[in-house]
Amino acid sequence: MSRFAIVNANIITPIDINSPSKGENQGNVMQVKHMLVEDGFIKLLTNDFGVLPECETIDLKGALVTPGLIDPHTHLVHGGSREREIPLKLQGASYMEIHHAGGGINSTVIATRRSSKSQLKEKALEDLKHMLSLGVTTVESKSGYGLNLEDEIKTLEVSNELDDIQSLDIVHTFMGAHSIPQEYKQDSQRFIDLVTNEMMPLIKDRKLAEFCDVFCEDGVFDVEQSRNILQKAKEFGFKLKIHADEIVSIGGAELAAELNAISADHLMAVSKQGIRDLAKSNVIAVLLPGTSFYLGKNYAPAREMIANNVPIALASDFNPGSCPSDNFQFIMNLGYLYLRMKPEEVLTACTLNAAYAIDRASDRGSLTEGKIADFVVWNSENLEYLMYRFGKNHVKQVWKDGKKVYEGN
Ligand code: IZC
Ligand code: ZN
Repeated sequence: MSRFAIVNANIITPIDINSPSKGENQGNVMQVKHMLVEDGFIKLLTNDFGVLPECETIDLKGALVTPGLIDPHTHLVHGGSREREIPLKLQGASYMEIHHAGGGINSTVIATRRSSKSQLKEKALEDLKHMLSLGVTTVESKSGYGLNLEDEIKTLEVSNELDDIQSLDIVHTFMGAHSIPQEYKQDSQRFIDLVTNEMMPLIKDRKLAEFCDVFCEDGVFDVEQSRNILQKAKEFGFKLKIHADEIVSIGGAELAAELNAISADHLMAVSKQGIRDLAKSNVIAVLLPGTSFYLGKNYAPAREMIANNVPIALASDFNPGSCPSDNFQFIMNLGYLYLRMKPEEVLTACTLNAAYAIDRASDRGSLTEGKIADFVVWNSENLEYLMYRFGKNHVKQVWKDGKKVYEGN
């Protein structure tokens, strides 16, 4: 048996009460000094040094320890980049104007289709290494830049193969309904049929993805199309996610609640009714403040959601078009400063609620006895400092399954 104890640390963790933390409990954390790890699992949390068994001890001298960060929304696997869109953006072109002019997602589709599996893998591997160095131990990864059978499969194969060759755990999402590709522009229903009748059964059969997501947005997939796609996905046994009310309020949050999706993501333009519907459901609101930052848009109404008992998770949305950054620590800064969430609420959103948003809270997301020992040791003694001192990597060490997998400085 391998056994060691982290001692004299400032361990801060959300408290898992077997449901996502919301409302007044969104920032419900506990603070403890010592943690015993056995065979990769958390065995004991205690303030009483005397109850620890004889074993190797690592004295952290007051350093902050949190659960490993969980990024529950990324478009990790993609070819190319979109820096050439910036001058257009600066001249006033909106995300959707660039999208409809054939730029945006479709330009990444071209680059992704042209990339080989090994090229995609190498590129994403670099990004995963960067995420790990920033304290992320589990990440969700969507397809959606193949948009034909072969290239959607290719992307998901890359995502699955990446899981085996580096330290982070990856949760895979099929997002064939990310955009209507150019070749189906005149007949979107034929593309939807391809997604639901050909892609879904094969991807399910080959166990390439656990979740299905759709870009429910004005000018992309409307509410009725999104409902049809997600209902089919549910029949195939996918768990549901939805890009909801990112740019225009069209009822994406309401649809997420109606379909009992695991998460509704973005919600920058969510309606009052949408918030009420989410509050009555079990859906997690996954907010992506990096996208608001990069698009120069408003931030999702996080405080209103917390006041209405909607559980909040945060994610990077890492993608080449609306958030070309995988820096989850910056997302924490934005959560504090622009979503106006308290540091403890941000921590819960980036760990426990993020775990719920990818259906992984049974074994991670908090430092709880019996969960896997994924944790971060920070070059800080408190949580507030991380969220205040932005632009610097504060990670001292990252531990995954009880093993040190990254050492910072
Ligand atoms: O490539 O633009 N919003 N999907 C929905 C994205 C942004 C990714 C992209
Ligand atoms: Zn997204």
